[in-house]
Parts: sequence; structure tokens; C-alpha cells
Amino acid sequence: MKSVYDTIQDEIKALKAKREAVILAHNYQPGEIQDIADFVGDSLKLAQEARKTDAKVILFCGVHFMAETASILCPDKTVLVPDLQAGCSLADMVLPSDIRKWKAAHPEGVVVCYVNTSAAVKAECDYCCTSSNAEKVVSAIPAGKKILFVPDYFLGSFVKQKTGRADMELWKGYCPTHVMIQANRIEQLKKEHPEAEFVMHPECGCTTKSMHLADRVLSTEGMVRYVKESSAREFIVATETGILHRMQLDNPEKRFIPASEQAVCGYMKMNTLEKMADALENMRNEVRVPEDLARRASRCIERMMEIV
Ligand code: CIZ
Repeated sequence: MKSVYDTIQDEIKALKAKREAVILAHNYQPGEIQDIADFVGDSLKLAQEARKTDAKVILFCGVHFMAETASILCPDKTVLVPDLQAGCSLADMVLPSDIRKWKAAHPEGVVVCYVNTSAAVKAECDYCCTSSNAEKVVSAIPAGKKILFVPDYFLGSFVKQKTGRADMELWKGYCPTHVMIQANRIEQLKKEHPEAEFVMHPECGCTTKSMHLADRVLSTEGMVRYVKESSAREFIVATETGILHRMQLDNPEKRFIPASEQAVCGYMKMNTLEKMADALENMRNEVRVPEDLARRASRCIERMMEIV
């Protein structure tokens, strides 16, 4: 039987061929967008795919900073997004002027920025990282060097603990979606599903309180891999709920329980099939990072790519 999305998905496929486009979708995108994408993944995997593609146009279904990264890595491509307003509250919690002030207060330090930052912030930073490689990036920085980590406090705390880097200062930003995931609800779910494995994202505000309950603290791509390889049949998943679509498709015989039904990113869900078709049809909503800014922002991204 035809789904309600079939007609528009067929239209997008035709437009994709006409524009010689590739569609990249983040793990948190609505299921119907993931279903039509050429690649679904975390920001690192999608950045790597953007770099490899021969397509002329990249339709990036995620949030703004991700499309900026694709534009920085692929200046010869046209990067489009379904909705230019799809931003990131966490990325908005630090400005380039904040980084300059912080560096001036700690001139001996190096700045590590989470990928959830604007290109303008990345241009002020020394290293970029994602949740899948933050530990590796921080560990690659010579011991004894002071590290200023922006903007996610919880990811920073997790990495600080894992690497034992006492000389690490943390910006106090947070992801409002991951903050919806509460420690007491996780305890309750663990009691209700004693056989379930519990996988948790390091952006969760309750990471410190709930970490002792977690089988693994992982990035989205790490979670996707882990639940596939594990012999468990049930999983409690503490991250944005969009990821459950991919997990369920990959593992139809397993059960996935969101740690919070409220962990839904409003920005990620601004993208729709209709907006994708409109962007491709009218070549609308281009994200292009100006050349000078792209050159400065690419330094910390390239450093990360060399480490991982
Ligand atoms: O790197 C990403 O895509 C984000 C924002 C989270 C994750 O763990 O994949």
C-alpha cells in the first residue's frame, strides 16, 4: 500500500536527479526524511560523506551548523537546507566574542569546540570535536596544556572525567532537548525493563547522576552500532527520539524505549518533505560560509579530521 509520503518522496527523487543532488540526513531527523536520504548519520559521518560526494548539490537535512560544516568542507558544492531557521539552541549559547574573552583570560589555553557551534565560533577555536571523538581529540592535546571546552557542559564533564584532564575548563552551555531526560525516569524505566540495556548520550543533563546505570555512554553513531551488535532484545535510549526510527529499521526484532518521549528537538523537526522539495525545486535556502570565515573555521575541523 502507498504511504501518505510516497507522492512527495517520488517528487523529491525526481528533483534530486534533476539537480544532481545528494541528500544527507541527521540521525535526529523525522523518519520520512531519513527514509529518502542517501546517507543517515551523525554530523561527523555526514561531513565525511559530504566531502566524498560527486554530487553538485548537497541537501542537508539537519540543523544550520551542520550545513555550515558541509559548506566549509565542500566550497565547490551548493549546500541547501530545507529550512534556514532550523538552528541549534546549544550552538547559540556561545558567541565568537565569548571565545575571544575566554582566550584572553587564559592565553596559555587551547579551545576545543563541540561541533554544535557556528562557523564564526569555530573560526576562533583550535580543535573541533563531535560526541563520537571528543575523548580522542582531547587526549591528542599535549598533557599539561590547559583546555577550554565549549559549549556543552555535560559532554565536557564526561570527557574531563574519561581523560582525567584536570586542566580543563568548561563552558556552561547545554542542549535543552537532552535536559528533558531525567534521572528519576531512567531509574523507573530500568525497574520496569530489567533486561533492557541502557544507552545514554553524553549531552544528557543527568549524565552524572545516571551514568552508573548506563551500559554505555555513546554518540548517536556509537549507539546505532552498539544496539546492532548487542545480543540484548530491549534498549532504553537516552537521546533525541528521532534516532529510534533508524534503530528500529536496522533491528526489527529488538525493542527501543525512549528515556523521554519529550526529548524532541523542535529545530530538527522543522524540516519536512515539502520543504525539501521546495529547496531542490527552487534552489532555495543556500548555506554558504564566506571564504575568509570558512578558511579560519576549517582549521579546527581539519585538525579533528586528522585525529580521527
Ligand atoms: O555529532 C552529532 O551529530 C551530534 C550533534 C550528536 C551525536 O552524538 O551524533
